[in-house]
Amino acid sequence: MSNPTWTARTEHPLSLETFDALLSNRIPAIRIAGFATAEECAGFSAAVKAEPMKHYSVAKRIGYIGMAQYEYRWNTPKERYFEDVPTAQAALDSVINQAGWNPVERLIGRISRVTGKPVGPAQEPGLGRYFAGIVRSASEGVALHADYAPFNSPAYCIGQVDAQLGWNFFAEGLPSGGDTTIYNAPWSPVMTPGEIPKSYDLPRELIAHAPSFTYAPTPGDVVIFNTRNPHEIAGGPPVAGRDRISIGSFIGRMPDGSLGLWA
Ligand SMILES: O=C(O)CCC(=O)C(=O)O
Ligand SMILES: [Fe+2]
Repeated sequence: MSNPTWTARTEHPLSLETFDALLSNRIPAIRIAGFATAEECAGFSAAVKAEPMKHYSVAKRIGYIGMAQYEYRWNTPKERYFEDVPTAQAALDSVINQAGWNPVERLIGRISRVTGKPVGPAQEPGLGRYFAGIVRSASEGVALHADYAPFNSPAYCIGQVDAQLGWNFFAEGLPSGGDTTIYNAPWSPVMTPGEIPKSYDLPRELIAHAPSFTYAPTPGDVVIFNTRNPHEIAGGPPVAGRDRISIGSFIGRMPDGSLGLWA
């Protein structure tokens, strides 16, 4: 994963070959076009807008429903994360029930059919399952960051993955803006024992001269990419009633070859 290895700067459809290529960072992204119908997108967006959103404490306003494991990585006992999973799941279930369809289950079905591997929420021995399927409203964009549990969350079993992807289903988009750019410069921070490196708002030196790839968050589609590569989301001019609404999770390759999901 240390050398830039993309063979082509294009999106690929989902297959066993492209999934393996994404895990080993040989292609920038996979797009599952037409993952949901326009009606399903509208139903999902309406369900999201009817539920209360929480907000991360970062400069760009990012709304979410559910929970993100990396919010627990600093100074929180591990048990706390697993105690909070049922509440986050209840909030997501409420959206899914109103929407009338479940993007997480559909995605799991697609990935398991194509790979033939066990796919499902990651499980922490003795503590329980992870939460997978965070809903986000990121119309103001998201700063440059990387997501890789071996560095972000070394004390959790997801820290044992040897490759990490992220999938997002896009239910609603902005009239303009909202694209995501991925830089082929796999994150390899200097690790200090007992310290978790900063992964958000990364210095741009890390991506200087790196090949980049930009995708559009087209409503109805799922896009999957290797989240160890630094990535950022461009905001768009605000338009009343329009939001960049997505739901997604990470997909990690566990030591036994199964694919574990968490958000
Ligand atoms: O919404 C997107 O396009 C990407 C979100 C993201 O940062 C991730 O999935 O890791
Ligand atoms: Fe990310």
